[in-house]
Amino acid sequence: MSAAAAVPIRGKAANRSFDVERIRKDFPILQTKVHGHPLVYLDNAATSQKPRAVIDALVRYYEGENANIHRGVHYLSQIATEEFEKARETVRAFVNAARASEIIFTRGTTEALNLVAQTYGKTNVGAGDEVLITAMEHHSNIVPWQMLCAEKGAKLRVAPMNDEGELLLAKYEKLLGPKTKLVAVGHVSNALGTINPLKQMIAAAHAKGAVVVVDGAQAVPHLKVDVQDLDADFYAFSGHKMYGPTGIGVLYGKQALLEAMPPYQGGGDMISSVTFEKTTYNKVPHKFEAGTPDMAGVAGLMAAIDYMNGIGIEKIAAHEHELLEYATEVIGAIEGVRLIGTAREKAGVLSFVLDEVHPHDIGTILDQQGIAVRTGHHCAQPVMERFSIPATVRASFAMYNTKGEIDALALGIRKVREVFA
Ligand code: 7TS
Repeated sequence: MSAAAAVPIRGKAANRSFDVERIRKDFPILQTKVHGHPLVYLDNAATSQKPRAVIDALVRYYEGENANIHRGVHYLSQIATEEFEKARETVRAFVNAARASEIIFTRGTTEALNLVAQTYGKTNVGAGDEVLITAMEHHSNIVPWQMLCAEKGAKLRVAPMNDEGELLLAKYEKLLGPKTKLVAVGHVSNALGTINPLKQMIAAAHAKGAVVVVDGAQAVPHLKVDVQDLDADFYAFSGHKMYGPTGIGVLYGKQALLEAMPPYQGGGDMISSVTFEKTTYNKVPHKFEAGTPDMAGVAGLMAAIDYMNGIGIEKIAAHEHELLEYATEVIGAIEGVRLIGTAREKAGVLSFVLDEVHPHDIGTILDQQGIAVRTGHHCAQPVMERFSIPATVRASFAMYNTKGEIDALALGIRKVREVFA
């Protein structure tokens, strides 16, 4: 019996109606063999795999619905427009926004955050003002604010975390002041898995008059997100990390904020009228959707949300929580392993280092056994610096992962130790 199998399963009561083997059959790529081994895909924080329903939606769109939206009176254009706006409503319901017009389609989280920096940020952050982020942000939620601050003469401030990778809430609250115009915070850390106490953080920021932008890229695949309950001003996420296609993402913004903001890019669809003297802009959300959007991507995103809803986000969350607890036990028990990110509230991610072995070597040896993990700084270099390490190995989970795959990972890590012994 392997050490892994000897570890008792703790945590939440068994998720009985959740049939992982049935779910796995919906994801064609999971049948792949890698170097003669069954694929063990544990790089879901980078991008998740896609169920047949999403792949079919893309094909269906191109085979039966493709036309440019919002501009044709002909049959296909109307069908495509209806699908596009139906998808907006699907996203609205998914994050419980008050209105579909508060949902803007973007290329992904990165574009959504840059949109806020370049529009709301440029009009509301000035010289001497402050933008507050946290020590665990992805580069996408650092660099746009750095660029904004450099342009405006504003200051970027950083709320610290403890050795477990938890935000120091009291220090965060202390950093909020009359100069804080904007707070940008990740809901879930991609490098550590920490779930931030968002509701409290947002309430504290609002009490000081700051607007809060949430990077939800690593939250929407794993947690039920309710933007109204959170009272988030902006909330960004990517389709490809939640079983949807690449190239499509979402920015949620409160209607009043969106209406007061200048447009992001100029072009078709975002205008109401154009003369050489003056252009008037379309209403929200179209004001922020210049040019032909990724209509197929939107159809795929809708299919991904329908798929997740069909299984139930609470069931997905419970299954992944069980996996994370199991992996924490099993991987954490391996001699030489040091877990990076041990917050009490975590989702989806197990990061670790092993003895003196470089994570890239670990990743390469695991790959030879068919196991896909990410190694490196995970676009969160300040997090690596905080823990005085160059990189970690990161296993990240999705609804289709199994305890057997975690056992395979544990076996793989033991093999790495033998190789480097
Ligand atoms: N924010 C977080 C927290 C992320 O994890 C990522 C991508 C992004 C923003 C950017 O998302 P994009 O879809 O616009 O690229 N994170 C990762 C990762 O952890 N490994 O590869 C990409």
